[in-house]
Amino acid sequence: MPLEGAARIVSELTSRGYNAEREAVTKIASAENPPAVLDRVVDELPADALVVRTAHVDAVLTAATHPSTANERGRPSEPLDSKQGPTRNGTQPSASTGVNTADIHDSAGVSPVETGGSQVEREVDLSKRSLEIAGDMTGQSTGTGAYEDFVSVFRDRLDRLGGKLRGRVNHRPATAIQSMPGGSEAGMVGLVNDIRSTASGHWLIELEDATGTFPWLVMKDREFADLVDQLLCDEVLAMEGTLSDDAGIAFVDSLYFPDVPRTHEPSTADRHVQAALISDVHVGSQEFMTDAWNAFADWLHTEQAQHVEYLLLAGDMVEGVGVYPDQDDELDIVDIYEQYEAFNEHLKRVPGDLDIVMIPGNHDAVRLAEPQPGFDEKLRDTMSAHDPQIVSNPSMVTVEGVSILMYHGVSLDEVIAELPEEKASYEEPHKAMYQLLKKRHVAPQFGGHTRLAPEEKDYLVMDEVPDIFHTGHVHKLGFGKYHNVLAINSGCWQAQTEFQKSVNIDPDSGYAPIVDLDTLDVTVQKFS
Ligand code: D5M
Ligand code: ZN
Ligand code: FE
Repeated sequence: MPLEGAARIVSELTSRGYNAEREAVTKIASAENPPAVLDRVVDELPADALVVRTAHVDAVLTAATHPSTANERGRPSEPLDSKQGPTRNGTQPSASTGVNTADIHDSAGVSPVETGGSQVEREVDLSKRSLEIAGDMTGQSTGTGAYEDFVSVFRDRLDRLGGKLRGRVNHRPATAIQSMPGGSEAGMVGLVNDIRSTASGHWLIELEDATGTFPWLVMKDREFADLVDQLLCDEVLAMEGTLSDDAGIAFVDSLYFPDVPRTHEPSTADRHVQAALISDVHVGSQEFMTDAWNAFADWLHTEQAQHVEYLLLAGDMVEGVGVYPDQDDELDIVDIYEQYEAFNEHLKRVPGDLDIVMIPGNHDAVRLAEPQPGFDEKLRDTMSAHDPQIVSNPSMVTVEGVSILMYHGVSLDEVIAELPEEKASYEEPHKAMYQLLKKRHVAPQFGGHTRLAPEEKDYLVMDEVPDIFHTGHVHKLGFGKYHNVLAINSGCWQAQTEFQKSVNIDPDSGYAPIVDLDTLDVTVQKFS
């Protein structure tokens, strides 16, 4: 039985509201007909069971003298990810645990609900830990908002992302292409300046480099025409093609993204150690889920969580004030500093030995434009529980050799709004993250949802491929792998707000994705 079977079993059990012992999952996975065994195990579970135990599986396997039942024949190849089963409390959990289960070998989690009382003395060897930060721009901001700053940030973007593309095409500056004769072969690396459809259904993409612009035409019948749907303004691309007879445009023959090489091999930790990747705590909101947070914090003290030694928080520690219209009506704590004080109290509940890293989000009290510097001194003093590392949004954190790009995720709203549903949606936020990885930039499009602060350097470029890409913001849990990079969008700790109700956003609240840093496997723990 391949490991992906185990992943599917875990995800199926989670969707039905159960956690499982690792051994129980292994036993189901290695049965002759795992879907049928899983169904029977669930059917025969005691009404009050929260965890599928090895003994439950053994009972079913021993009783199964007639393996060929109607149930088995009816669904021999049905994937175990239907999310249709009843759950223990009668509601459907909405966690989207990733589509790419083949790449993710989940291990079974054990319910914190059952183990809440069994807190243990954590035995951790602090000398084995290592945590390094790169790309923290706190205190480095040089931008004044002047026009020249915008020029330099885009020039830097083009230089650095263009550098990844220049070897792939025989490129020329825009001005040189402008003076080439009709019929010439040309190549160019540039920022997408404009995307337009023509009257006949083709696409005109204007690329810009440091010398000027040139229009490139993607014919609607070319095999890569659907790639045009995935383009965002201001991203960096390379194109090759043939100039028209009048040399006014080029017909695109090939198109390249900076992308993550398919051969990318992630690094892993040398020992079994885990990190909890969360975000969007929203303390101060009436919808902040205190009980779920407490269950999570208490679980971290249990034996099952003894290997969780790192806690990464990808923004929106607090609800903030004045972030959205009418937000005041749903504030539990109206003063922003008191919100951070309350957040700090909640943070105190997690084990003191955890290494904690925090970046800000759009609800936090730092500038909204990205990159966002880490919190100021006053807020650092306020959020001092367990001495967290407070860095900018985005930042690259390397934990025991595993590099984790942390970014709050405001651009995901934009990617989801602009791209077709199958490429990026709130239900599968990790797919929107794949697009950012492909573009090697955390917030390509300027001037929409995402506010960019012009700096000398573009801190939002992904120079290095991370092993893990961690975002939040859209309040939906989802994870999967893109060219071997694990993309995780954490859920949130805030129940549905009035606004979210009005636009049908159904948040994944109270889940903690836990990553094994030695294997990059993901386990989702549910606390709500
Ligand atoms: O936003 C969480 C998610 O909900 C994110 O996808 C934006 C969206 N959201 C939430 N409130 C609003 C309002 N008022 N307008 C537009 N979009 C909204 P977060 O910023 O993390 O709370
Ligand atoms: Zn949020
Ligand atoms: Fe947010």
